Amino acid sequence: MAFNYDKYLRLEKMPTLWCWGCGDGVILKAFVRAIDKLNIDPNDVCVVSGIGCSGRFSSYVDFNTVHTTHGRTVAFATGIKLMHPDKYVICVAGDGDGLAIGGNHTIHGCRRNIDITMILINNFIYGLTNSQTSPTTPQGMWTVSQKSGNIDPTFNATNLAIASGASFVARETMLDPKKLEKVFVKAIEHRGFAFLDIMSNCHINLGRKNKMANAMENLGWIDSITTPLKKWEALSDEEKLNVFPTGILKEDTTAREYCDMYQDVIDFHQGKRKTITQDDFAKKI
Ligand SMILES: Cc1ncc(C[n+]2csc(CCOP(=O)(O)OP(=O)(O)O)c2C)c(N)n1
Repeated sequence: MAFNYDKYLRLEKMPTLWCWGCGDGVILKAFVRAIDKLNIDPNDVCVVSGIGCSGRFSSYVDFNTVHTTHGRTVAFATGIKLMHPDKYVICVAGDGDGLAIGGNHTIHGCRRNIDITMILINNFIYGLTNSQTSPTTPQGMWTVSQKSGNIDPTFNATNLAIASGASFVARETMLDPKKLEKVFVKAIEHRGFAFLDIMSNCHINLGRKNKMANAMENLGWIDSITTPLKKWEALSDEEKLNVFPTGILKEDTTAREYCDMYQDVIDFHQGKRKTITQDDFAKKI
């Protein structure tokens, strides 16, 4: 039987405002299937999104939702998670939202290893505001803010998350919805900051001026710049620079989670534990 999405969606908000063929819908559906597969009560889920096309994610799903300001998803989500450590808190952010204006919050979310799942919908451009350069826009591509081609070097989002301390880091593309669903399941199950770089198309605001004016051409380009981790590892150092590995890139179950450490501090101050030392928090190096 076909999967019934209705019970997880705000049907009164349909149809979505996303452009025809936008990857955001594929990502949303994979996320909903992941929640269903994990058998999580929708009341235990909180989706926090920022501003942008990706920001509309929280309007369409029938969970607890917060549509916050541009760039502040991780800050809001951190507060929500600290108040409700037993709930599943999911951030959805665009590449501009999560890596430019919100880059600071993202790196500190990773550093704290707080149990939040961050879905970065990486369409390589500011979609909603019509094509300004984002931190993941490839060099040379036309943007409305750099009409003779983007000169800014590009962020590798997963390298940033790994270096900042996220304990689960993965990349997938919207080309494979089954893989997306699986990685969402793993990331949500993981206790700690899970960062997901989900590459998606924006054939309207990235594609039209960059010779990939329809969804299939834009997706063909994403396919050409990604390869599964095992294949990526076999590439030469030079080839590696132009291709992004997909799959789970980091999974560390030994790093302590922030709410757990915070609970230790509360317990100490309430006299429920006698001592608290650096060793209680630090991961053995
Ligand atoms: C503080 C603030 N700055 C700028 C804006 C304008 N703004 C809204 S969405 C957006 C860019 C969205 O791009 P991205 O985060 O990549 O998400 P996408 O639309 O591509 O999903 C900008 C600059 C805003 N709403 N608030």
